[in-house]
Amino acid sequence: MPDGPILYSFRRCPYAMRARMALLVSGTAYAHREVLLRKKPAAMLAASPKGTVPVLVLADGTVIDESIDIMRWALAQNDPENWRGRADAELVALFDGAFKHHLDRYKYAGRYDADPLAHRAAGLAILVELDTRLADGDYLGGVKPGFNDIALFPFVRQFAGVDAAWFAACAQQRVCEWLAILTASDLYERAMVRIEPWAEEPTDRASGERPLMVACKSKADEVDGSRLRHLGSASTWPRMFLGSRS
Ligand SMILES: N[C@@H](CCC(=O)N[C@@H](CS)C(=O)NCC(=O)O)C(=O)O
Repeated sequence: MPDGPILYSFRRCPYAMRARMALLVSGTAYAHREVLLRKKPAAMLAASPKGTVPVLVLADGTVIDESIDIMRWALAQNDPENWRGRADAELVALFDGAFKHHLDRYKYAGRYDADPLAHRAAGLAILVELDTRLADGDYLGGVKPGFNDIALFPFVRQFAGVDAAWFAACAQQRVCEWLAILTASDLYERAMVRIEPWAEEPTDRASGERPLMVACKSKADEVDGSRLRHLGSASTWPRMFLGSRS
C-alpha cells in the first residue's frame, strides 16, 4: 500500500483531468491507478461504491470522490499559483450542470434520443458567459489560469471536439483562443501522460488476502471449464504446505 494518496483515474475523463491538474500544480505526490471504466477495480469500488472516477484515497483512508473536492483538497495542501483566488462556484455549477447536460446530448445524441443541433446551440449560448469574462484577460480570472479555467476547459474541449471545424468557425473567438492556450499548456500535457491500466492483485473476498490458485493438470479436474482452482487463502493453510513462506 503506498504511503501517500492514491488516485483512481481515467485518462480521457474530463472530471479526472481537472483533478489530476490540481494535484500536479499543488505538487502533491500520489500513486496513479489508471482505471478501465468497463472493468473498475474492486479496491476502487470498495472505497467509493458509486463507481465514478476520479477517486482519491488519502493515507488515513479518507475517500474523496468528487472531482471538485479533489481539486479543493489538493489546493488546500499547496496552491502555488493561487488558483483558489480565481474560483467561482456558480460558474463551475453552470458548466457541471447545464453545459454538461447539453454536451452529453450533443455528443451522444443517440443515447439520449436527443436533437444534437438543439443541444449544440444551447451549449454555445452558455459559452457566451466565458466569452464575456475573457474580455478582461486571457483567462477566466484575469491574466493567469486559475480554478475556473481548469475546472471548465476539459468539458469545453469535449464540446469543441465533437465537430472541430464547426467549433472553429462558429464558437466565440476568445473562447477558441482560451481553449487553445490551455490544451497546449505544459500542465495539461503532464496530466495527459499515458499510463497502463492498474492491475489489481486478486484477493480473497472474505479475508482480503491473495487467494491460492493451482492449475489443474488434466481436463477432468477442471471446474466450470477453468483449469485454475481456488484453494482458499494463505492463512487457512498449514505452514508445512506453504514451503519456506513466513
Ligand atoms: N460528479 C463526479 C462525476 C464523475 C464522472 O461521472 N466520471 C465518469 C467518467 S468521465 C464516470 O466515472 N462514469 C462512470 C462510468 O462510466 O462507468 C465528479 O465530479 O467526480
